[in-house]
Amino acid sequence: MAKIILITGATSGFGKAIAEKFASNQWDCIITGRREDRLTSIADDLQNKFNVRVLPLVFDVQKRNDVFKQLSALPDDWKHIDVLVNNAGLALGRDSFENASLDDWDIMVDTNLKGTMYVTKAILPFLIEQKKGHIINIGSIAGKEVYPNGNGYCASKHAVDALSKSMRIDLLPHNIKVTAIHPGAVETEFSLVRFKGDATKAAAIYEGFTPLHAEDIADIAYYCATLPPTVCINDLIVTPVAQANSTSFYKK
Ligand code: NDP
Ligand code: 8X3
Repeated sequence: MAKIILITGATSGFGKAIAEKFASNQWDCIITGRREDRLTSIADDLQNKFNVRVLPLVFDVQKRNDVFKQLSALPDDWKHIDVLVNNAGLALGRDSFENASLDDWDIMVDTNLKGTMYVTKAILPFLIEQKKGHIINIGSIAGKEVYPNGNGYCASKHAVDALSKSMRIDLLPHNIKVTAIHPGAVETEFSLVRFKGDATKAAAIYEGFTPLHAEDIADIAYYCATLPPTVCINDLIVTPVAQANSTSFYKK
């Protein structure tokens, strides 16, 4: 029987690359996101290219009732989930605390933290029932260190870091692995979203150095997910070679 992975936020960036990596290794994929057109086209593409089963589910991870409605009603042949990747997330704005938007803060906390909590809680009964599972949370280097004007985003990702540690303890009796991957700068749609469509500001983030690519994170997630059943990578910080921490870059 093929293994099953559920990836949130698979319409772009890491989530899309993770789906492609696992599908290319013959895993069946449940992919989620809000943009239905993209999700459907990615699902078709993966099915055609790799001949695996793909289930696209359209919902907003901020909407608690929608999360539970969609995930609790999974068909029986999709319930045996081996790996859950909590990836859906975003940054909005890069303003000093006094200027930052309350709405942006709400969306980041509701998506990055509460979305991860809701999706995990909805899936957990299946993992507990099968007495095994692997949860991979996509944190950020912003969840390990803060940087100027990172306020709401850094706080939301520090919370994901704390949640990952907490899950790892509480889920011990259920034989569930919890891995947190904390990337530094990776060029995806992340900065375009953060700067609300300003492509010039987004491109400037990656000028003068080679950032990571979504495929690098997908390779790492695949490595973590395919270790022996007794081995769990707990926590990883991953940066481009030109990045030492949240604020130190070597730019040419
Ligand atoms: P992208 O913007 O390329 O992808 C983000 C994905 O999240 C999209 O598929 C989007 O789908 C989904 N998403 C966002 N909000 C919601 C929501 N409310 N409900 C459901 N899905 C949602 O960015 P990345 O791939 O770079 O980001 C993925 C994760 O990695 C995020 O958690 C981000 O914080 C984290 N990260 C990114 C880094 C980077 O430098 N790129 C570094 C460290 C961490 P849709 O819009 O269709 O709903
Ligand atoms: C994304 C990386 O440095 O913009 O999480 O916070 S950073």
